[in-house]
Amino acid sequence: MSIDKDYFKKFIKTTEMAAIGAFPFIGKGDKNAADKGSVDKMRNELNQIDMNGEVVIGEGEMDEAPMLYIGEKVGTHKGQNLDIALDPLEGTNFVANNLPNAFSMLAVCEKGNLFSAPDTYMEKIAIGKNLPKNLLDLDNSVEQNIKLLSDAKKKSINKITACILKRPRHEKIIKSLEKLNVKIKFISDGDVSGAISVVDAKTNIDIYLGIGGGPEGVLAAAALSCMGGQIQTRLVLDDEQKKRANKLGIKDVKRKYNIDDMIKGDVIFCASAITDGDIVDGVKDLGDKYEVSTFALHKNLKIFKKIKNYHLK
Ligand code: VTB
Repeated sequence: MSIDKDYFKKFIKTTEMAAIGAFPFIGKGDKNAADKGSVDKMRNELNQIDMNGEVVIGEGEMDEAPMLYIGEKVGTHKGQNLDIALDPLEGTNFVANNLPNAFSMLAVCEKGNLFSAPDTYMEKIAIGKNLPKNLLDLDNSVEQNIKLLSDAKKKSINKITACILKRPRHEKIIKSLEKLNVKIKFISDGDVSGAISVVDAKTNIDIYLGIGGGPEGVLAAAALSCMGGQIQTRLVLDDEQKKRANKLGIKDVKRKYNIDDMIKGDVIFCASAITDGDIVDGVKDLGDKYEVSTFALHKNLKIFKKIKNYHLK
């Protein structure tokens, strides 16, 4: 089974409108207002689509409404049964501070095929295409993983580039990378783009690793699954979060997830840039209309597109 091809354009429009929703807040220092701008537009678009949609990865849990919460039903209740992972504004700091790489994004699978990760931290390790399946493992040392990657890519270790969120929690990993003389590309936020960068030859990034948001890990997995990349993840949970994970149906909280465990079957992934991104340009105000650029993928149809559309004000 595939996701009906007619949905592709509709989901692209959804992230486009969400990006436009955040646009007035670029550089205004207000993360929450920007987020709300995107959420409201995204919900409005989703609810116009003929589908039985359910948010499985969202902005919070039920009591945190009016965010697009986990379990929220979206669409007109006619059409295919779809599960949706969304991040109406990935990179709230980027919008607030007018920095590159803020996106509105979502991923869609058929019902039951998308891992419903709780809004907690997640360990991640991602690599690009044409590499042996499940080459790396979160239980290996950084040294072992880099060596495996260097051998598989026939690229010497000092030419390998690793991307990682700049956070104190990564001190140990960063020390290991430095000792190996690996090139490091630090990012301040936005680890979906960071993880996806491993499949973009232009970035020269060979591996993404470290701890970031769980929802962002699944969104990255959706994009990587369309592009032939790999990612392995494991939730990082305190006792309270373990209970929440159990409620979402996760029994083994220490489980490692490979890409096929998180994303099954067909998937659509759309990311519209709000501020200029490495992948596509940000929203442009052309006076009477907005220009919006989207990076859009449909796995089964092998569609991999960068699309520019215009929306009248
Ligand atoms: C990442 C990144 C997000 O949060 O998931 C990160 O993708 C992880 O959380 O853009 P901390 O900021 O607590 O380290 C963001 O940076 C913001 O949601």
